[in-house]
Amino acid sequence: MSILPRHPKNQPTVTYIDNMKFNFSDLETNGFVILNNVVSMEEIDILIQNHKTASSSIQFTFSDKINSDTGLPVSTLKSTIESILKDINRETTIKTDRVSSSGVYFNNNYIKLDWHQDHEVFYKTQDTFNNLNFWIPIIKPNADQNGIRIIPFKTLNEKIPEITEKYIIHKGAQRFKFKDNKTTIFNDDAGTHVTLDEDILSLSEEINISPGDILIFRGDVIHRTSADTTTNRVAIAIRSMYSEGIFSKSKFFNDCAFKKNQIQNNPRNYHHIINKLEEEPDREFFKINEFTWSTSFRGTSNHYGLRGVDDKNLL
Ligand SMILES: O=C(O)CCC(=O)C(=O)O
Ligand SMILES: [Fe+2]
Repeated sequence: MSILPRHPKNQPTVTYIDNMKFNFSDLETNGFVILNNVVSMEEIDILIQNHKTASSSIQFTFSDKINSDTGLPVSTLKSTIESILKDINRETTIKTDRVSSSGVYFNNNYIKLDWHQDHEVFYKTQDTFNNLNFWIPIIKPNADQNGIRIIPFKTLNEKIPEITEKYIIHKGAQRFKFKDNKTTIFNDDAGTHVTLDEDILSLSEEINISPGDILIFRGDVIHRTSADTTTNRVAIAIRSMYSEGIFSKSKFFNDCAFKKNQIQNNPRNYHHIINKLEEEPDREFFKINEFTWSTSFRGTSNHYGLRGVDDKNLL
């Protein structure tokens, strides 16, 4: 029996199959694409049950099978995402083939993120164009509220092309603040910031999406938790990356104090990379698929901070 508030219009029972027709080229031109009705309600129910039982952890791991009435989870989500990735690789210049072994639940009762491009995945892969976030609402009563806001690249390119090219596209690990009619961009990889006269954040839009749908967005898309958090919403975010991507050790250990702090404060998220680098101390370049990712994106609600993410713990 489902305990889900159903999508009023759509009740998908099938999951994504290869060659379903979506405009994946929007990922290149606009940074995101929405796939409607591609996750079954049975799958959503599994995730909701898992989220409920995962009280001390906000991570979902794609372990093989389980269930036996019902140890949870038997999830088809990873294979769904792998099918989608095949189509994206075929239809765009984005190269992304590796699905992280776990996903993170975002519950807006606990996590309210301000404008950012993700930190952790950028520190780990040094890439954003080939990193995708599969953001999948599992509890979301209102399609057009309490979700996620993003800034489309089409709008950015139309209104502020030079700024977009210089400060946003292909960038990652950045925070954006608007004050006194100016936008400040904090680059938490370089440890620099720049203040611009433009109001970049007003170019954003709310993503209209419900359980059953998937929002896929590139790692350089600026996004935030929707400001209206009066209604409880839970989404699961699952990342994909490019296994052949090149990783530079000196870039990882650069001089940015903010980044050093992040890595030190979250050893569980970075130790697999650091171990590998220590195994081969004379090497500068590595491929992403040389790192194991089994512990990536692990965290407790405490790790992310009940007040939302503070400066110590950024995603
Ligand atoms: O779901 C949210 O509120 C924020 C999600 C987010 O920032 C992410 O998935 O990277
Ligand atoms: Fe994020």
